[in-house]
Amino acid sequence: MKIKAVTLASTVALAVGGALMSAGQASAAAENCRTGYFCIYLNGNWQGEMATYSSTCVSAIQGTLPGQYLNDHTSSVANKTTKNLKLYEHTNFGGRYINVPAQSIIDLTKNVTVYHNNGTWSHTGPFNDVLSSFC
Ligand SMILES: [Ca+2]
Repeated sequence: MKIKAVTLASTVALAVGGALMSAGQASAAAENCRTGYFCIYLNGNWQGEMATYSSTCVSAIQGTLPGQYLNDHTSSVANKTTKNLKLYEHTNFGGRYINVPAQSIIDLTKNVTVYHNNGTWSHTGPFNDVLSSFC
């Protein structure tokens, strides 16, 4: 039993490592997101319709162009800003969230650390098609 638990933990760690990459590691994957911007994509692997933000705090993606159609439909993101961002499940920075460090990109269809209840606990899983605000 002990060996099984260790194996599972290693698998999760690898999966998390695959979801979060530094901008340098995967510059080709999100090269259409310019330096200084936060970009969100309709599909995983930084594909499909994209919206870019010069603001690093948006309380409702659903109310802003060009990203309003990506509310609850975002599957990957690129943070080319110098600010560490939190991505929230609900508008006005509510619900579950994930961390997106400055100068990193994340495929939300892969496993990430998802924080609940203001960060009091977390689980590992995708954060796909839920993004509604960020700051
Ligand atoms: Ca949402």
